[in-house]
Amino acid sequence: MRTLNLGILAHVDAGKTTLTERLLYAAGVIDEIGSVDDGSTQTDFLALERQRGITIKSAVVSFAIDVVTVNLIDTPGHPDFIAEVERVLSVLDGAVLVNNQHVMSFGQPNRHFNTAPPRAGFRRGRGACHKECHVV
Ligand SMILES: Nc1nc2c(ncn2[C@@H]2O[C@H](COP(=O)(O)OP(=O)(O)O)[C@@H](O)[C@H]2O)c(=O)[nH]1
Ligand SMILES: [Mg+2]
Repeated sequence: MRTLNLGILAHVDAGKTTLTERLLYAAGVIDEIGSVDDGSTQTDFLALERQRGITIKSAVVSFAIDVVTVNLIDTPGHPDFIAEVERVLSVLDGAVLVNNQHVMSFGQPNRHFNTAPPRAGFRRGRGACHKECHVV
């Protein structure tokens, strides 16, 4: 069994938790797509996260695709919780950078990549996901 640690990174409100929920649905982990606006997502499970609609702690959801165990890690985007993001960077095999067309800020996720401790097989680079399409 192989493992893939995949992080979802971006600035606050880019749509990371929403995308995480969609990926869990697409992978068959959940039958219904939760909403951050209703406080019903899998990864924003703390009471304060649901109340405020923001991610505070990085959250992992694991599932299997064929012979690969995928650990999907939804991270906070608010600068106050940046330590939570840096904590997971060292274990990532890859990441999805989510961008919001209204903000177009890759500054924060790019800083994460540039300061991430190197891990075997982790290639730094740019990726983009338009908020309205959620293409990974
Ligand atoms: N219009 C639109 N709104 C979105 C989309 N994805 C997320 N949102 C909204 O953007 C807000 C922040 O989403 P969230 O997933 O919490 O962003 P995060 O802070 O990056 O985790 C919420 O109100 C979502 O409903 C999208 O693709 N289109
Ligand atoms: Mg979030």
